[in-house]
Amino acid sequence: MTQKQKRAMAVHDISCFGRCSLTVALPILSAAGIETAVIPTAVLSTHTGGFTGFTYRDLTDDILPVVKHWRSLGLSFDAIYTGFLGSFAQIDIVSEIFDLWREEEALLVVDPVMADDGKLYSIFPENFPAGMRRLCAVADVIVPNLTEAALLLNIPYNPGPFTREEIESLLHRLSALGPKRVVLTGVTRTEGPDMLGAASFDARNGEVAFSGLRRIDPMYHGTGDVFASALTAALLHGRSLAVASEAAVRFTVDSLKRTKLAGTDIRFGVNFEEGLTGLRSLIGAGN
Ligand code: PXL
Repeated sequence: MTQKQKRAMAVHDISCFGRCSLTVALPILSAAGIETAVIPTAVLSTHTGGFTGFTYRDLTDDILPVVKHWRSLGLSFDAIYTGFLGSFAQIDIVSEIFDLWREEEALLVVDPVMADDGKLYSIFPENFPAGMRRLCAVADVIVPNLTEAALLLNIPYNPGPFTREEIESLLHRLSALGPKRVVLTGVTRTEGPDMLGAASFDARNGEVAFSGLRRIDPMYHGTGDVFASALTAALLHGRSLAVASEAAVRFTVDSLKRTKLAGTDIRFGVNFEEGLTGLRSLIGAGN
């Protein structure tokens, strides 16, 4: 029997070409059976990673009117999932959105998209991590990569590999910023340096977990969004953080494998589309 369908709000930009943000989040959440309302925060011709000359239409002024209209309709959400945000103003608006729906127990998922490979994305000012830190503090779940984690914690970037103790320390310190659940992506461990994956910590029960699969190089764009979208879908289907994280690693790595096999330009994003039919069973949501 179908249980009551879950409803999510996805707050990201639309990068019209180069699979990431909303062009990834919407199909993944939808394929997982989740009704997904979207708030596009900006429209770009492409994402900003590796392309030059992209267009950028900022939609900051439209966000609160959309939200107010939805409030007037009495809409409720089981999750609010945010990723790339283009400015401090957008971070503040997302905090306001969280305040509006927090008491209705919406799961607040923040992917603090701002950096990779040891570097803050060039479009962001140097103090941007402080804004993301404030947003992470009021989230339930955060999904930083190692670079974003270092910026959130204000520590030097270390690509690893890490011992179990080092990973636990990072997870605990990230959770101490506010969120009860942390999933750290792009992690390699000293005990298996050819495996790449995600480490998770749920402060509600103290559970720490790692799931990794054989590393695939090079780094393809948009994989963080594929991972966080699959993770959010699995959490909405009632999976534990560790199980959701494992399923999201599998979904992301399968997408990477298909993309590498096809020899696709790394800026174009990964072939997650051909994994969508298997997503529901992967996250334990039935067929
Ligand atoms: O995948 C994250 C992302 C989303 N949206 C835009 C981006 C990026 C990463 O660079 O530039 C516009």
